[in-house]
Amino acid sequence: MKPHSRSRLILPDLPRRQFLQGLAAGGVMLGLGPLITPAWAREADGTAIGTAKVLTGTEFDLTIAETPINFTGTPRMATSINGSIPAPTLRWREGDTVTLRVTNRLAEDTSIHWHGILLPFQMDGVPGISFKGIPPGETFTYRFKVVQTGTYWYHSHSGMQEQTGMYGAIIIDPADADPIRADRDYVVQLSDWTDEDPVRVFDKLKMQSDYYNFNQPTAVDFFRDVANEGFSAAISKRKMWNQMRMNPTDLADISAYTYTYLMNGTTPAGNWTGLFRPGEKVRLRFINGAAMTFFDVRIPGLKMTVIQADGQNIEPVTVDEIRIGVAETYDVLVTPGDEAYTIFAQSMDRTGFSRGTLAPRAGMTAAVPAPDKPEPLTMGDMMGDMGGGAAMDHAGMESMDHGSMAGMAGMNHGGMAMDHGAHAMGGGMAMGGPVRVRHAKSEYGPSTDMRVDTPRTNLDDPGIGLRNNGRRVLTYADLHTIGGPIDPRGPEREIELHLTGNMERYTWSLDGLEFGKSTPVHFRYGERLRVILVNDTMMTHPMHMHGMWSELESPDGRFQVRKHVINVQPAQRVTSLVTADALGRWAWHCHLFLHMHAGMFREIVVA
Ligand SMILES: [Cu+2]
Repeated sequence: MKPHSRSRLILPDLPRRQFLQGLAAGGVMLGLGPLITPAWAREADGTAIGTAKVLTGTEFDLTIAETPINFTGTPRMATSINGSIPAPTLRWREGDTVTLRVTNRLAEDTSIHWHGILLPFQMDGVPGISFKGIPPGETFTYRFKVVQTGTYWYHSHSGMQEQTGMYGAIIIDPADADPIRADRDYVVQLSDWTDEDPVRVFDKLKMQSDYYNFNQPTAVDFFRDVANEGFSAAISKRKMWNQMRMNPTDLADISAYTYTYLMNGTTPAGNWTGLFRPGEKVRLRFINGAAMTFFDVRIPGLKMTVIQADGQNIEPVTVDEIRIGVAETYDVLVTPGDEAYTIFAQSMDRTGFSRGTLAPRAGMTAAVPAPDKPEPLTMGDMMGDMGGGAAMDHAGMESMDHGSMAGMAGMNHGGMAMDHGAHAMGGGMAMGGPVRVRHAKSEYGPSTDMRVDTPRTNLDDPGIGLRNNGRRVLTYADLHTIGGPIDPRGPEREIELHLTGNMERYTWSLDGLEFGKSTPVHFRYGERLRVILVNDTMMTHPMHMHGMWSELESPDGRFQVRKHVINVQPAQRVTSLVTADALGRWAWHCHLFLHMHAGMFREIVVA
């Protein structure tokens, strides 16, 4: 995905351990006031929610400002809402009309986007698409009727503000009794913080896209491969990766080298703690509010029963571990005994983690696991369905040595112009029929360095790093929204979009076109659409369509789950049905912050 660089252009200058753990008392600096006890350290009766203040009702005043923080030992300025990071938790009630007055005390424009919330497009908060943005010193009033229930979140859609602290949780209670009963209710919001200026982080990636990748294959790896596979196979493997200008350890663009991972705005050393009484049923509302980090979450010693995905109740499924993509939410129920448990959320690239504790008494802790070893991407991750033969067309591989690659993964480049129909029954392919991939003409330009011709369509793959780890890991195949699809109609029309990039340039796009070069996608008001996403890159992209639900389908076309974010794994093709029931202009983008910033973004017009 990124060029396999042999030399580092910029040398690391910061000690990494410090950033993994952060300060015990890191966070918003309280100025000269007395050090207050965080909310979680006070044993409250009944329900308690996270560390952020909880605001309830129908009228809200939110003020956006710069606030000094210190997560790592280095004081920095962050972007806060009402002085807190995360922003206050907003608790709404289904059926209410909420009014939110958002005042901008920054020196630049701002905005708030209510992620996953169905509303009129003018209230969606995306500058340049749904409104003009909120200039410095001004107040914008959002007002809309709340028509759904569940766990969501909100964040800035302007500049680098989300990466610098502007995110908070939304909980919407049902108008009637909640079918899910719990004795405790905690938001567990995960995020990533960098002391660097996010603009500089982006510039570094533009200069050298693997700048933050500390998992590069080393000489030790090479000699281990020699021992395991023999010298010529080990050489071929290196040669193959180099020739493809790809890197098998390319699991995340940004690592713990610069990130400190937070749980409810608390560093791992700070150890956010949720209290319970033994035997209670505890509801945890996991929200991935990170800019760039996928987290793999588990609570050693506890099974998690997943009861909600992206705010929608699902048929309960009990697992040990959940990969939570950027911007996804999952609600789980746990029933802890009379001991402490670590909530462990390791980053997908395994360079660091966010961590907190569930405990019957304040101050208790449990062992914190070591992060798993990073697992290199396989050829299947990049080429999709390997059962069928050729699967990838690498734009830059004019002089590839086919001989050295043939033994690596059964790849057959001679078959590139193959008959797709022949692969219908290949491993991981749709059982319902052949998968035809349609590469747009625009995908053959400088913004795309790789195309997948026979993507895999399986949803039961937990993804790189989680396969065969001995734990029961949630996959999309496990998710079934209670009540079925919102619309019984089948698709009248299909729209296919490819997730594309050029690793050497750190460009990200859709169908090879960055947002600035694209024209809007048109949906006809009221139509039922099949949206096909094909990932022609080596990275998982959490794709977020604003304003409308995406109803994920199984490989054979059955309704699976209703979501606002769909992770598309490398070389994977996923389809979802959308009812275009929301007039206006909407954003549709990868929720990896810098991928969106680089251009993996489209406007949708529903008319
Ligand atoms: Cu992306």
